[in-house]
Amino acid sequence: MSAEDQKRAAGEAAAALVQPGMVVGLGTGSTAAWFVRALGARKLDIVGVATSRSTATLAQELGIRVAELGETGPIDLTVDGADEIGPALSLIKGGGAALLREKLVWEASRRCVVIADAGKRVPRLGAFPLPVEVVAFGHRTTLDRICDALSECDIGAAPRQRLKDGSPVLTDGGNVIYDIACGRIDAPAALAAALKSVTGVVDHGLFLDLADLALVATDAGVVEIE
Ligand code: ABF
Repeated sequence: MSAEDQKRAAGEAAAALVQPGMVVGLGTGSTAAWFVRALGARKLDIVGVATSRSTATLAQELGIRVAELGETGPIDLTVDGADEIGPALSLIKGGGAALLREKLVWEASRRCVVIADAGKRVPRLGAFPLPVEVVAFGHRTTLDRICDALSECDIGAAPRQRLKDGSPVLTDGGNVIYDIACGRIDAPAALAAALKSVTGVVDHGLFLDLADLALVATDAGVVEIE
């Protein structure tokens, strides 16, 4: 089974969790897109809260009603992808530059399900570069403070600003992204706190203690991890 087939299987398994009447957080990325497509095909009476403009557009094209975060009651269930799934459902997210809106929606949700192909499972986080969303104003100065925070955590990697076609990538919120090739993250909670304490850092891609369930598609079927 290709990684794409696995992403589709995970997305379809997650769509089966949605019940009529729910408010559903809609993730971003290629795996989450399979979920949104499978959800659209079920034609349920639900309201979606999208984690990015691209997901909102996809959902609306599929006939899913989309509301802004805060316009609905509590979000019953959010389904989203990840770049790495580590121990205790610790995650790195943000490879798609939607980490801030994703985290806002996740934190407003009663239940969060992460969906992925088998290649996303890792014994320890950090091989995937950790994205950090930074206010564009003065971001080069903020970078110095980020480096100080990394040093405190014994991480020597130099953050690199994310570019596309030579231009800075801007998030839906107009912020810039730095990616940190940590290699390995031995103390994710300490790193999360250190990054979050830097003025100018809006958020980072470490999602800790947020996922309730992972649906990971393998060649032998979709495995549930709690
Ligand atoms: C989003 O999409 C992200 O937080 C994560 O970066 C990415 C995963 O992408 P894909 O599903 O395309 O592998 O959920």
